[in-house]
Amino acid sequence: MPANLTPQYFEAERLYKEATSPQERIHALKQMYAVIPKHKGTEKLQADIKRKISKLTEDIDQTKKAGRRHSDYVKRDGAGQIVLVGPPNAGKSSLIDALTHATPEVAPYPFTTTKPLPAMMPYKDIQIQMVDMPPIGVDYYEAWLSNIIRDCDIVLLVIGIDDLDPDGSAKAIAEHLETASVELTAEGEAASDGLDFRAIKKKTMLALNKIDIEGAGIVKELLNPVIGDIPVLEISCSTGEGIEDLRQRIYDALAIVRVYTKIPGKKPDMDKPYVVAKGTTIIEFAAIVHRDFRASLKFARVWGHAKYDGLPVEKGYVLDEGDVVELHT
Ligand SMILES: Nc1nc2c(ncn2[C@@H]2O[C@H](COP(=O)(O)OP(=O)(O)OP(=O)(O)O)[C@@H](O)[C@H]2O)c(=O)[nH]1
Ligand SMILES: [Mg+2]
Repeated sequence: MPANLTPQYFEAERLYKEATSPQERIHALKQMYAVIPKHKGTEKLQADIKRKISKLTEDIDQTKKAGRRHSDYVKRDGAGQIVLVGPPNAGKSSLIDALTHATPEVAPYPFTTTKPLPAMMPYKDIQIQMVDMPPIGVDYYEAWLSNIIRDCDIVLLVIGIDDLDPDGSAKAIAEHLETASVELTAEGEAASDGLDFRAIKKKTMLALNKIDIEGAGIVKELLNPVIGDIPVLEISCSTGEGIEDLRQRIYDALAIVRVYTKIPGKKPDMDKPYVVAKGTTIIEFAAIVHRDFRASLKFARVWGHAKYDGLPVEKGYVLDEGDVVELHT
């Protein structure tokens, strides 16, 4: 049976052949499918068009997914995730350089950083993940940044005291994040599951950078009404002033404790602590060490407190920083 293809069909086919992007190709194929005479003689051709449309659609989806993985998700690592947020040129990358072993690009001009860059910050015997980010400015914001910010544990706002409009910069960031339903606050709230888009409060600290330059006092006064009770830490990536204090404050803000384990009759394993949320009890900790331990735990001994040195403790005992725990099952 002859196909009897129409001039409209040949016109759509011409557009398909000339198309330069997958989207244009799909558009032309759909046009071809719409105008093709539907009878037995064109069945093979119809099936062929449909197959091409679904293949191209799949390809576009794959590219989109791959693109997203690259930019709006940072795989968690270490004991917590801190995301650096700030206007251009504030010193975010310089701070990553000061706190981690990473060597991000630092430059005297704005918009140096274009992609999120995770790096590990050592703190005592653990590692905390710090994520360098592209800047957020009045006219400069990419929606995917808010996905990373929603997922992190703590936002570290970085503002340089050489910023010509520090309160304007802080306001612009707060407003951009507000449109993504993220509010920067001192206390924050328990992490969302990352799926829902209800408004969330993120625990935030402000690193006021470049205090080697004059004028920190004025900038702080300007920022006060914008940042409210968000804690301010004065630092200089150039001289190192305040950097070690900041490292400690980041750890404290994560509200975690380091806990070591000990097998009965053996020396404690002081190489690698467990990192657990502040407030974790012995019975909860036992379940973290091994899921069967919640049921089988008979008692536990704790070292670390003069009060408890090696003494058995209740299952509801709340673990403290540096405790050594011996679980008896
Ligand atoms: N005086 C002084 N300059 C600093 C300090 N920290 C960073 N700088 C300078 O500020 C400029 C910008 O630093 P970056 O670390 O690239 O800033 P950024 O926030 O990552 O910038 P973008 O990636 O563009 O958002 C560079 O010239 C740094 O040398 C500091 O503590 N004191
Ligand atoms: Mg940078």
